[in-house]
Amino acid sequence: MTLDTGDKVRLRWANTPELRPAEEYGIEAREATRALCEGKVATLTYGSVQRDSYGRLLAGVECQGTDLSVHLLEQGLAHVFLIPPDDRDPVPLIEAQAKAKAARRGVWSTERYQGEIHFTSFHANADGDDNLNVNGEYLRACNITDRTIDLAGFRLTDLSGRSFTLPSALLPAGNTVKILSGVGEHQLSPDSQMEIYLGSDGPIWNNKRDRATLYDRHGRVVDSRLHETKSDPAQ
Ligand SMILES: [Ca+2]
Ligand SMILES: [Ca+2]
Repeated sequence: MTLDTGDKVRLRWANTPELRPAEEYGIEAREATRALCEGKVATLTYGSVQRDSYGRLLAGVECQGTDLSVHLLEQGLAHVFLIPPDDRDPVPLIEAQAKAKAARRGVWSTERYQGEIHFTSFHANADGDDNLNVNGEYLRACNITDRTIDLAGFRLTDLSGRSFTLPSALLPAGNTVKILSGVGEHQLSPDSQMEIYLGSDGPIWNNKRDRATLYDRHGRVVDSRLHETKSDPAQ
């Protein structure tokens, strides 16, 4: 949403389906936000980081006495999305999500939200030359259950059939892990952004078209996300 000041706000604690490319319930999430907040006074709550890498304000939003994140979670129009460090008690958020999930409301009725993990972003095309910026390729994956998940033995594959086995990483409910293509030291403490490095010496994801699929340790698909560019992307 955009404030009168022109500042854009990225909502804390909840992540809604995308409008572009269109995902199921993206429009419903936008309309629910409009109904609660459009033209109203918004009370913003900042965490330790006030702006994200796109220059947007990172804030909790309250309109008409209602917390927008909880409001969207209750209707199944968002999933819990925590980026540490965050001092908010996650339990009420997780509970709001669990209720919507049990009722199969909104996104919880759709195919892509049946697994334990949900890809929230897929940067198949790194900034600049992918060969020189292998860790500029990454996926962000969120634990959309109400309990901690160990990623040990989970596998990530691309369209060409390459496969990467993930290390043991205890991902708390609502938390995200960034999965980077290159070499680096895993950051497995949930006190800051968790990071897993796939250890490739070159780019993994095809800039034109690729698909990331995550399997659990029993070989079941947990989530799958397509990256596709209409025009020929620059390297
Ligand atoms: Ca790439
Ligand atoms: Ca690139």
